[in-house]
Amino acid sequence: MSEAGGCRGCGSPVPQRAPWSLVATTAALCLVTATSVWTAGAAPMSREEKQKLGNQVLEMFDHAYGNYMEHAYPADELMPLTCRGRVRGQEPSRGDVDDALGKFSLTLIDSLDTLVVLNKTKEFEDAVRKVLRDVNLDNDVVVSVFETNIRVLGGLLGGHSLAIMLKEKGEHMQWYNDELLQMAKQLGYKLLPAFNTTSGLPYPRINLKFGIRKPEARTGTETDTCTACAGTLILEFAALSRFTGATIFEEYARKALDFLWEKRQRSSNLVGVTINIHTGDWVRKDSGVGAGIDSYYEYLLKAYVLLGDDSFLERFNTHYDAIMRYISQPPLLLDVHIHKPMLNARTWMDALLAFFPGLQVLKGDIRPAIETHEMLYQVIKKHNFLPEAFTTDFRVHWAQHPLRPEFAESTYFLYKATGDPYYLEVGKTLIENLNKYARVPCGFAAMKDVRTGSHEDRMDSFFLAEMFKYLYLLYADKEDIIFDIEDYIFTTEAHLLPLWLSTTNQSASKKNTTSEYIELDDSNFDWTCPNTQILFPNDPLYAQSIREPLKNVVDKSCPRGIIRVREESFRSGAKPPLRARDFMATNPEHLEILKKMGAASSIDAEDGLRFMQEMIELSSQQQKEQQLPPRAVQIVSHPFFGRVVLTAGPAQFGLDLSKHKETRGFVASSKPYNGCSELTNPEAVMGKIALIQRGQCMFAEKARNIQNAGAIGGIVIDDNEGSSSDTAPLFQMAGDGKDTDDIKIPMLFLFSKEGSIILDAIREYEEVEVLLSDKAKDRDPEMESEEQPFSENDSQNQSTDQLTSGSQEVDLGDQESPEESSLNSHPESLSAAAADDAASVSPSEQNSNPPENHEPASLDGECTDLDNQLQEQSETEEDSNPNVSWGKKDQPIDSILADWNEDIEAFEMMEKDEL
Ligand code: DMJ
Repeated sequence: MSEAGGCRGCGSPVPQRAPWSLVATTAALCLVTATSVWTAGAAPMSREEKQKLGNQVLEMFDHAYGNYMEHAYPADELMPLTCRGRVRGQEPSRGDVDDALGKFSLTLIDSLDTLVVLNKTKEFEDAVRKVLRDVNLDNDVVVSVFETNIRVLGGLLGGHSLAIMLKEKGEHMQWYNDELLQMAKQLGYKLLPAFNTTSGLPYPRINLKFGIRKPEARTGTETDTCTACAGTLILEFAALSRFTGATIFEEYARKALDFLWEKRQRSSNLVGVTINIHTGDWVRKDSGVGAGIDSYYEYLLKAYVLLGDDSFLERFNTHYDAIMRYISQPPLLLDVHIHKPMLNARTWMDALLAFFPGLQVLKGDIRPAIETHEMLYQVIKKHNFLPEAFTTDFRVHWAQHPLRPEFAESTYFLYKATGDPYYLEVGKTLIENLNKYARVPCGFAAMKDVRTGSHEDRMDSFFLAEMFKYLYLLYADKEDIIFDIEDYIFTTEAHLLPLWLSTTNQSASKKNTTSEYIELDDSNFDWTCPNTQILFPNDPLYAQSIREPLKNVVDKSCPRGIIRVREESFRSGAKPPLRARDFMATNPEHLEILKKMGAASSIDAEDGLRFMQEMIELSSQQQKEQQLPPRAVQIVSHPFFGRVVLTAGPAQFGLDLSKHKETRGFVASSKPYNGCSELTNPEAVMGKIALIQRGQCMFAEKARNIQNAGAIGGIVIDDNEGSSSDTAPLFQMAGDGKDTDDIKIPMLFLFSKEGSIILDAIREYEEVEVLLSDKAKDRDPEMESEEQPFSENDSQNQSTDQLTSGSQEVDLGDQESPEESSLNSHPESLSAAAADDAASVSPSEQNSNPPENHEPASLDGECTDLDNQLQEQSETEEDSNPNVSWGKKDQPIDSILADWNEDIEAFEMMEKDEL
């Protein structure tokens, strides 16, 4: 190894050929030495305040874990809105997301080492006993190899690592005899058949009981996998090999990594998002640091730290150099094409890339880490959470947020590296937002739409594995943790593996090192392992000065202002590219530019391609923008107090909730329940929000009938039993084709599952008050004072027990009660003249990819100087290089558009590849 393997930036001398344990430890220590030097910027946080926040994190964990154990265990995950366990096969399929669920008590296993970090040793001991007693790894269920590795194998190994640590301390776990490790080994062998490909890249899925490719396995026909899926195994597999001495696991994981390295695009040194596991061809050639690739990079660097193998560092540094050259466009990280890395592949970023600043800290490249983290924080400040995807001008592109931990992870590592109390304040905002917007009586619910504040019945296991660990560690002093966290490395799921593995059972690494010895390029280490004393020696405000210009970047962003402008083209005075949003068919200059596209320089070629892409995106966006955004139904009465927010479909008639104050009222079921004739119970719905069942007549007719009965609003509940906004695109209710101006009350649509939450609440509490709005409102302070917000054994749990037990019936009439209304009232057989409301329902697709429905950000703020300069240039300068042709010169525009359409569809598949 070269001396550069040490920590040049650390300021401590590293021996020329240090033993690996020292290198690994030193890498980790670089983070330690960097702490506590911050003296200016954000005000320091007192020990009391830190302890208060740490305790708040503990209480939140208890709320999440306690509700899982009480209401969901042994199921894989908690469904926090309906307060029950998610059992695969018993709920409507959510597609790939469900591949993490193997009927192996996923959340319990993923939480094991969190319990120890949070100093809950007794609970850990109980949890390990439960895993050993209850968990079966031999279920006939097809699971994701990637998710099972990072969550279950990683969870078992993290649990084992801390179990042996505790045992050695002599107080807890004295009975423990490597049982978790034996389970991990059993699971490791179950995953191995997935690697039976000529490339050595694993199949994406495997049947835990039957393996792969046998008929009963129901899997093994896949041809593609994501890069992260194949490249995120080495830490767990090597740990398994080194703990057990069975070298096969590390060998397989190394082989997959070697193959990916060989397949990198040689001129850009980037990898694509999806690869064919048989041929090694890139299936998707876009490349970023987020979904589909993220943890491949993470594992290269961490494999170097854990295993002390130079080849991993060499690979990481080569990729990192390419990332910083092409993908990093500070403060943005934008996907590019591996073959044309100067060409952006997208105009939006995904939430998974929020881990990257944390990885940059480990690499030692602090400045861009501070920049990207600050940009992400500004997005969070605008939307309370990081939406799954957001555009380069920071509008919501995909509005979900499944309580992802990546931003908390980066916040923790930046605090460790800088000691800047600013990051403690950032963490405080995360805690507040989680409690304010995601906490529900039975746990924490994922956000269905960060714009409306509506919830999804989902609490992923990574929320317990990662979020609470990073938030707790952010505020913990050394003495608050019962072991030395610096002796461990975090896997991508935040499971802890001991660094001493670097010197244990190394035979797999010796036997199977396929990469030739490479003399490391020392310049790569200029950025490695610095600490704040070296980075910011005389200027403790340095980090603040990096953040400051980004403070208003979200509110004042211009759509075009922040995207990279290729310096060479700008300097040479070339014209700025024509952007689709600016194109006017009546402008002769624009038509001229369009004509030239395809017969100009390679830069113009890129502009041409981007133009096509933008045109397609713009037209699909415009189509979507004609549709209304989702609305929220928030239950505000006891014991919900506004904590449960349901995603509701809007109506194209009646009161527009986005323009008017929200409507608040108690709910009452209408009679007849379908609302298709004059109501027989007007006294019951007068002044209330009427519940009506979907079906048998037009939505507008239902609205008129309840309005005539004196209702102040209406909620139409889907009659398709089991339908849910988790699995179906949202509806918007269309009018009846006539003038609907007479309908003055607001109308919202709930799928059956969301509707039954309200119906169950009526059964239990009779008086149920809801708020209909465009966005969930803060909880009512008066109501708040009636509850004990964070008390242990609080009434919240009780309330959700009651909610699901549903003993008391409400009389809703003979034939038409909601309980009986799973009757086939959805009249598929109705004639067109009868006009069932199903016919007037239009899918709004808000579920998958909702565009933000407001003016471009440029109208909110000022454009940058650079943008103005470009604008001026476009008005004064002529285009050049007409004779240089670009690659697709002769390709007809239709075919270019078709190509691009394909690419864009592929981008939209992105989130499917990795959770
Ligand atoms: C986690 O399971 C892991 O962090 C993974 O690498 C990415 N996705 C989730 C959390 O968002």
